[in-house]
Amino acid sequence: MNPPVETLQQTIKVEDDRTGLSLETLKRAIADNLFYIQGKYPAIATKNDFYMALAYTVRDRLLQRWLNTTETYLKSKVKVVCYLSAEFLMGPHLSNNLVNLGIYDQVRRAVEESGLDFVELREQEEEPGLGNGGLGRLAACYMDSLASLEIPAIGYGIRYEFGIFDQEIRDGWQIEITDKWLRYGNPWEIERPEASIDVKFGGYTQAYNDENGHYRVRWIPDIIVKGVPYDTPILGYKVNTANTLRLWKAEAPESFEFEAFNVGDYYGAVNEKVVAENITKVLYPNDEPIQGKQLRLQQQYFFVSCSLQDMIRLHLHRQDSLDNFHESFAVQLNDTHPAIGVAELMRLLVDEHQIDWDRAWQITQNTFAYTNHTLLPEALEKWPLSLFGRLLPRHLQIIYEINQRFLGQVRAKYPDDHQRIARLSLIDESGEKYIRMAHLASVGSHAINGVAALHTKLLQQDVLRDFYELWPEKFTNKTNGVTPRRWIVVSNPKLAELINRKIGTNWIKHLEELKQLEAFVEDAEFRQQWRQIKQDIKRDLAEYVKKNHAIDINPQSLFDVQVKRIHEYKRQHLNALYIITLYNQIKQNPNIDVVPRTFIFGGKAAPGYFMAKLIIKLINSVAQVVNNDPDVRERLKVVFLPDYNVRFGQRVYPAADLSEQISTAGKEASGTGNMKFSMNGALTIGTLDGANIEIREEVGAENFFLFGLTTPEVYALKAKGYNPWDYYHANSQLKTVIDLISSGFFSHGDTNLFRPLVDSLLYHDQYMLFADYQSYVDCQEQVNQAYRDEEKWTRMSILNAVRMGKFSSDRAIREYCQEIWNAQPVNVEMQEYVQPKPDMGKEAQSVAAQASQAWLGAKT
Ligand code: NBG
Repeated sequence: MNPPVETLQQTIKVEDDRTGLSLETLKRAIADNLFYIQGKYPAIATKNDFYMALAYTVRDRLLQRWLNTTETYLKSKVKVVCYLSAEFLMGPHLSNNLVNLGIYDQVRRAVEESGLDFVELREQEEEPGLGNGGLGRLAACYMDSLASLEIPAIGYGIRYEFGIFDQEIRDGWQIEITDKWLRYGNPWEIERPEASIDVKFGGYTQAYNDENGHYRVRWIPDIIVKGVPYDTPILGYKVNTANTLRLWKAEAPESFEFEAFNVGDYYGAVNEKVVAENITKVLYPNDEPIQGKQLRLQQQYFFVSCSLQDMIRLHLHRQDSLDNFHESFAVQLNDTHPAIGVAELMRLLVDEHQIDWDRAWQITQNTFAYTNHTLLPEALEKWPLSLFGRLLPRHLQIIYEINQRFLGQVRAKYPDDHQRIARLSLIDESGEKYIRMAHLASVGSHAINGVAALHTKLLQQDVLRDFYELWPEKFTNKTNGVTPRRWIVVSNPKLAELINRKIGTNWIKHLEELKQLEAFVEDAEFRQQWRQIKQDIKRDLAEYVKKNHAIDINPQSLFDVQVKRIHEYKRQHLNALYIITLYNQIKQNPNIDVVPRTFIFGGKAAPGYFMAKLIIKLINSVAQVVNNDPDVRERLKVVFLPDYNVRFGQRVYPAADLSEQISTAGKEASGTGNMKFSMNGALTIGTLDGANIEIREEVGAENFFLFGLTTPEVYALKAKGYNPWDYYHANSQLKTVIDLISSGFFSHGDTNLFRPLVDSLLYHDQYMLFADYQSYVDCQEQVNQAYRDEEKWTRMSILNAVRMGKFSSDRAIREYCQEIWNAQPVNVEMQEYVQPKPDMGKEAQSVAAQASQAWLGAKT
């Protein structure tokens, strides 16, 4: 006889298919998702279908945390950090989410017991390449730390349809391929069309007096574009906090299409849609002059306006008035890309919410803070006034007003210092007029920071000197950091496991605890284990390179790695000059005893950056010669691995013995790759630039290969008159290298191919490769000597890794929270997901639901 149904429910507890963690439940969930979401049987499913089924299985397991987190923030009045960034280079989500949920091994087993290859599925994920490099990746590391530290935060950015291009190498040249990352769908995001926001462009302004007789301005735009949010959960490490990355996609609002349609202009209406959607089509690769690019300014304004309007909507749900907006939100400007936010918040407060100017300005300044990420003068954004005024007529007026009041203050402090006033002005009037976005950001923020100690100092002395003299108290340093979750636990599981065995797992959230491992440096067995891990990973990389690029590399050789964007200031070509130097030494004396080395390069050049592309060609041309010369006998290998991205970074940092951080001193704001290498036990050869300086301080000068001019020396040499020819004539080794390139030796006799590169070195050498050449070569010799002593090298490697505590992004985020944002952690209680059984309609009317709708899209 069957028991009554009620008794059954009490006695058998069935794990929820969407939340359960037992192997059986996970397997069933994957199979169900394959069927119900992908609409496939296993027999007809592609690898991607299986990956999607797996991804949804994982997403299901974090949804409850995500919604709980959002609800927690909405119900209380906690301060929320809003990180405004035109770039978020998140990298693959799957492994990271598995690690942060603490279910990596369990899910892996479930996949394997389902007869599937876990690694193969994991590799299916298209990484969202919504950034160029360091700046976008920093934003991603900071999102991870914010969530892991339980700080309420929203990342606001752009959902580019095409991210950073995919790179192929053909005949040694870079070829760009469009990045169709959304081709097979993106299981990590949820579209929230009901929370869309309108953004205006163009048109004109009108002054009027309101019913109280107050002077007001209204903006009558040419076009309106709709911003549709796409939300991705950003889960912290083993906490309930899952913050949101909200990226905006541009669409045409329906009403506009209808207007044109009614007068019979169907194609005009469709065109309107195309124009609107163009705004978020493509990420601009950096390093190109962008001054004239209207679309870029549209992108910036578009995402900033959407985000600020979104914040105001949220704020008004939690509070009655905007008067304390700055207590609800701390808004960080990630470089000047979102700096237009200063004028936009003023417009929203003054024009749309009738707050008087002075109060609005206080709120604005208290809300924003600005991080500068570059010292290169050509990279400081400025917009031609004419272009700006056409696109954002109201903002131009607001900027004039801000400028007038600001310069009034300056005049009061420095009467008659006209040059200073011209230098500080938000408008550059030296020729064609420009708006200086770094000035707008500096004036509109209560805090300004650089990203490494040297960088901040140079900002104060140089790039933002006048602002520093005006407001020294606004300036702080916030040395960059990177997340140990992705850059050790996810990418180097073997190393993580060894560390866990020795000191437990606390270091993953408190990286300074790695210091405890110093006790094992003199333990020969530990050193052996450490070496073995590096060796295994190097072998894996060698196999990967063999399989994917048909190049044999020797896993016993010193893996010397330079991976980062290709730029003259980063000096990949200095590295190439050293390779040629070594090659010449071997050719002169084929029996010379050299330390076998594999030079590994990776990085993209901006499509319009001719010299950077020529550097790629040079590296590949040198590789051709060196790799095929029998005299070299496998002692040197040069490989340029195409399409460097986050995923490849995860593979290559753990495999490196030597990290190349060789920028001209004073040019690299911080660098973050330098930190990822060192954490994984690579030694650094580097200049006193960016965060290298602080890394060297932490790991000890004796564990760091230092070379090159210091920043003051660079400045002094420039001032004195730098002549690269002097070095060319004085250094026969250098001369031989340069002459060999010029002779066409690496270019099948073509003496023209590399001439632009050689001439730029001989006649300008803006980044002083020649001045640093000998010091670099000598330093590389020290590297060779150290590598010959295996035990010594291992000690240095261990000390590098375990002294990297400072460079966790957790430390950086704590500093931002305490010194800039005034933000506190908030504990998110995990409520079990309960099916809304009796009356879904009724529940939707509840107070909690009302609050959530502010975020997930108001129904009203
Ligand atoms: C980059 C710097 C790096 C720095 C990252 C993150 C830009 C504009 N700047 O040195 O070049 O590490 O920002 O701060 O991408």
